Amino acid sequence: MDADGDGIGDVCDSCANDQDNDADVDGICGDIDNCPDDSNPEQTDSDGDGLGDVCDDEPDPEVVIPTPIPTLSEWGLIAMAGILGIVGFMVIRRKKSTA
Ligand SMILES: [Ca+2]
Ligand SMILES: [Ca+2]
Ligand SMILES: [Ca+2]
Ligand SMILES: [Ca+2]
Repeated sequence: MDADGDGIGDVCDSCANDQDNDADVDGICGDIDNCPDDSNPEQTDSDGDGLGDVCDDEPDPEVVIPTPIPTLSEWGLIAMAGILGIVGFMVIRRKKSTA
């Protein structure tokens, strides 16, 4: 039997289901390695998406949340800027009319 077809029989094959027989030499066979091309014997996967931290573009679960619309505080700033602009405009107009 040679499950991965690499020419090495399953009995002698250190990684019977990995054709490259642990290409990154971290001791984890490629078929179960969460980063087959990066050496990561600890197999750390912080966000649990199946990709090891060393080959995960976004290993931190907190940075995966996208913010397409302005947050509440941003809307507050926009509203504040608008109100300040209107108030400033009114103050200038009042000053002109009293002068
Ligand atoms: Ca084999
Ligand atoms: Ca490996
Ligand atoms: Ca690896
Ligand atoms: Ca991950």
